[in-house]
Amino acid sequence: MAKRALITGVTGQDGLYLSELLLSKGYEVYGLVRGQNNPKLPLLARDVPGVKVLTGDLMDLSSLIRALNIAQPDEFYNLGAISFVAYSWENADLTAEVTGKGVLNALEAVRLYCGDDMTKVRFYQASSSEMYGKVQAVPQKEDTLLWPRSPYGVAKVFGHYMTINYRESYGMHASSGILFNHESPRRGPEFVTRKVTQAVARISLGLQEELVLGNLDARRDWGFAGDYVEAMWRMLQQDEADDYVVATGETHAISELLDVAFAHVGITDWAPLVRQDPAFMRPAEVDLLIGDPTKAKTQLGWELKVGFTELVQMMVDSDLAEQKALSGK
Ligand code: GDR
Repeated sequence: MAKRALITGVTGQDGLYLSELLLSKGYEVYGLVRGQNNPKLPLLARDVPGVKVLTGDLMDLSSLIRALNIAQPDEFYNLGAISFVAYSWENADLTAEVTGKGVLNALEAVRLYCGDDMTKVRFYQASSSEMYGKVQAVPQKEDTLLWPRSPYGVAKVFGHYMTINYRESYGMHASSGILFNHESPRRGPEFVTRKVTQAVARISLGLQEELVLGNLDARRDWGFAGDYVEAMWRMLQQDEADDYVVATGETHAISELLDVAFAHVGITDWAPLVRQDPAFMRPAEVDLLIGDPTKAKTQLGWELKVGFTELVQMMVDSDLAEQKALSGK
């Protein structure tokens, strides 16, 4: 019998890559989609046509239980969240509800669905390097002290510890992947990598004059989302549930991202094209992220396939193709 998976956040970047991966492995994939006429549904249908769509909401426990009863999954991947950190200051309450309490709802739905047999469903929680915030060790590992710096980070810490708590309280096979930034051509344009690659493509085609950014000094550990969903799946194939850092082990400043992206279209001096605006600065910043993926590599056999330069170039190429198609240039 084919394995079955239920994914929340299925229309997001990671949901699309994970669906593709699971379908390629012969899974029956169910995706939970929020709201009426969700605008991202056509994209899901176009990119990953094999996903069976169920309606539901992380803030609605009964909708989760209903989805579980229909999908009867072996694996539940909780990728749904409000995921844009900057937005979380303006919508802290909503972020707490969806990104934090939503995890509890998902865990509780799985617990109720499992009843006496907690082995029925394996659970994955999308935890985040934003939990490290004001970093207390370099590089960051699974046991590094958490010090979140945004309402988003605080909500993710709640979800992370709730996942551990359900594992310890009920023996649930619940794993938490502490994923560092992961990007792709499918990344939303509000995140800095895609904002940069889209602007670089548009500037090189004469469609845009300047790129306006916030803090150029922040450093991030950027990997390719397609590689990271493989780690999620591997976590749920282990005999024991656990927590894993998924990262490249390299860190780059935003200015290095600009170097690589602009160089790919032949622009070496980007300074005159980039302007900083305090509007894009955050009330509290996470200055430096660099993860130690040793545990994921040794225990999961997880491997990184796409490096930083290749990732940025892949995104610029994809944006060039998209902008050419849109503009007819
Ligand atoms: P992040 O990603 O907050 O790390 O969270 P983002 O790409 O938004 O920011 C990365 C860094 O770039 C700086 N920055 C800007 N960011 C944006 N978005 N726009 C700008 O104009 C800009 N200028 C500078 C930011 O200040 C920050 O330091 C992502 C999300 O996907 C989370 O959901 C996920 O949990 C973490 O990665 C791991």
